[in-house]
Amino acid sequence: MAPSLARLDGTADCATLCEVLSRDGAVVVEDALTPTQLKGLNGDLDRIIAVTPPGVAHPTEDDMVAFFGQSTIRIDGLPAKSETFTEVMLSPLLCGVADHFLLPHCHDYLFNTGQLIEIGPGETAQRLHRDEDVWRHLPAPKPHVEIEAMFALSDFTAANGATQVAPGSHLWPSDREAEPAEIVQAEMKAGSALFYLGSVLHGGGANRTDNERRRGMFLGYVLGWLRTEENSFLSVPLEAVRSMPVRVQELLGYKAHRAMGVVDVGSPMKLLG
Ligand SMILES: O=C(O)CCC(=O)C(=O)O
Ligand SMILES: [Fe+2]
Repeated sequence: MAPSLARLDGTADCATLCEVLSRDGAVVVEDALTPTQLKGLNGDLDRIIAVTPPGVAHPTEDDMVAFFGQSTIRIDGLPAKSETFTEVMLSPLLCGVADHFLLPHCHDYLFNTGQLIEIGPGETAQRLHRDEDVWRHLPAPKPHVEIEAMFALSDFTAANGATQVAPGSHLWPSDREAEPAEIVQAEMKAGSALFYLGSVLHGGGANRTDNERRRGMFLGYVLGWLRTEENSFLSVPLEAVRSMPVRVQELLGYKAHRAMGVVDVGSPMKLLG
């Protein structure tokens, strides 16, 4: 039997949403954004998308180029680019899910990353992955590390690249991959969202259309202790860092740890010229 993805309405209570997430690792929440938020996000991001080329300008590792896609536009730094984004960060359902899954393991959680992901025609399917694997060095059994939501800013269809997900895979051994019959696409209308745990297998779908762009925006929260004690990015001015030895720049955090610590979805070393 093909897997199915549970669907809830945006008015669902958070306890129900958390129950389904615990069981399936992923769930579609219909009308998660208000029409005003949807319009606001698209309005804020249209201009930036129009001047952003697809692909990754400064990959931190070779694998990143294929993983992020060569016909896909990705934009981060969203809290500074859209006021509506900061409103969505505070969505009661999103914060409720973060409270439920993360607060048992930390004093408070942190914004991990948010990306606008616009998949263009011809893009191939992204490799299925668990976002939490960026913290693969944490020994098992590990607590919930990350919760996320992918908001559809255009309709998500099977043909235009709706996110692929393997419901239940958050409970699998970490090396188990999904068979095609275990994968379902999160088809949904613009304004709906796929809520998912960082431990569930998922990935962007292939865009098999001639001219449709699939516009999504995800954001996630992580355990608040996934950081250094000193916030060197604020305590050591960028201007001062520029003239320091490269190794010191790296130790201060300007070298990404694989996909962690990126800026403009790529290497922060580019900020240093
Ligand atoms: O674009 C999508 O639907 C998913 C993207 C994703 O999972 C990622 O880049 O980590
Ligand atoms: Fe992902």
